[in-house]
Amino acid sequence: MAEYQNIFTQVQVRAPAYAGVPLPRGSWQRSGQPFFAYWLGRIGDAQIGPIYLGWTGFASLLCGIVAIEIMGLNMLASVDWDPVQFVRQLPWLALEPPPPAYGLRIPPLNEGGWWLMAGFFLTLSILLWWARVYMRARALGMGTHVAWAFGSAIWLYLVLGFIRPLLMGSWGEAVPFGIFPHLDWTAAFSIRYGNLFYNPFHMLSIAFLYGSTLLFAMHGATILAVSRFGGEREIEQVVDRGTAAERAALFWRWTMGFNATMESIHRWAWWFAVLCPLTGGIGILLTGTVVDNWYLWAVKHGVAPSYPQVFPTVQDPAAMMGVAK
Ligand code: 07D
Ligand code: 07D
Repeated sequence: MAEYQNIFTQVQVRAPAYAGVPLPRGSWQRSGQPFFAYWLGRIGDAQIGPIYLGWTGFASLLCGIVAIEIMGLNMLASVDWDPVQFVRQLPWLALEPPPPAYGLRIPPLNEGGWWLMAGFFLTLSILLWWARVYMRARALGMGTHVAWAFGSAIWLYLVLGFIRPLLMGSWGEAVPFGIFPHLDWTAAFSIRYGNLFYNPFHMLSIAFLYGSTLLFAMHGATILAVSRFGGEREIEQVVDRGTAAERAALFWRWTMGFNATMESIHRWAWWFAVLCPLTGGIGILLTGTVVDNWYLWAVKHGVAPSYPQVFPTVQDPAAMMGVAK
């Protein structure tokens, strides 16, 4: 007899298309005739639409398109408007922030001005999307947890590209737009400030990143493992603990002595995810503003050993920076 499998597949139950609850006064109309897509039904809900655009959604998309347009055209210009080279070299192409000499002044367009403009529209787009997430949740009478979690990622994004550059007095401190160029920036940033591994907030951020994957795996696996007992109907299980919740709880109590509840596991997930960019943003904000070299900072605080004087004539380049430790 075929056993019920739920690693890749799910049973698709097809109900009539549902437009959703009535919208409050002053809302836009939802757009699009709902339809069903079998293959999307394999990974989620088969019903597509209707979608709610609203003015924040509309303005966000508009600003996003302007931002991507500025980035794309600058990258295209950098390969002499050759579309083939644009596609071939896309991962290496960049729109760089202004050179440090400009400080926080507005530079000419082709010396970082375009970067500033793209950043402005990208930020506006992200903030408008945040407002959309917040307002849709309110309209549905939901909590605003998704918006605040998104806000945590936006905090890191703003620290990297706006708040820290402001504090450092130069747009040149910010991240370039580009796939590999932003990785080069990340690596260079770590080296410039004496190895980010010694930044305790980077450590915390990593712990929450790894912790998030662990919790996600544990939770996903647990629910799949009891879905044959209706375990994925989590809310019912919270208020009326059925056999699925009981088994899941027992499983963890047996294997590690302690179990989260159907409700509290989501709090664990939310906090781990939120704390990853939240602590990360603190770490980046402190870098170059309060601490100039994380390795020397770690030596000073007994976290890292100093290099032994094996070769007395060779100086640790970090120690030669002559900066606050
Ligand atoms: C899976 C949800 C979907 C999102 C996706 C990403 C864009 C960019 C831009 C064509 C998990 C959409 C991508 C909109 C298109 C152009 C010019 C989320 C999922 C699929 N990074 N980063 C990536 C961004 C920073 C770092 C990938 C953004 C910091 C490292 C992608 C930001 C630092 C590595 C990307 C941002 C940093 C990456 C995959 C903003 C430190 C990788 C992302 C706005 C935090 C990985 C080639 C992903 C990679 C990667 C996007 C910021 C480090 C292009 C939008 C400055 C070390 N980053 N990143 O799946 O493969 O996220 O790079 O802050 O190894 Mg990054
Ligand atoms: C980027 C939040 C912004 C994103 C937003 C989304 C769109 C469009 C499109 C859906 C990710 C915008 C979306 C525009 C969406 C579609 C289609 C979140 C972002 C608002 N590190 N490191 C971290 C590790 C090293 C460095 C965090 C590991 C080296 C720098 C994380 C290692 C050097 C920075 C982390 C490692 C270095 C970080 C990011 C290992 C490089 C940061 C958390 C094993 C040589 C960032 C405090 C996050 C940070 C960061 C992990 C190594 C540099 C935990 C595992 C030593 C400069 N690193 N790192 O949530 O916060 O990012 O640091 O070696 O800035 Mg690191």
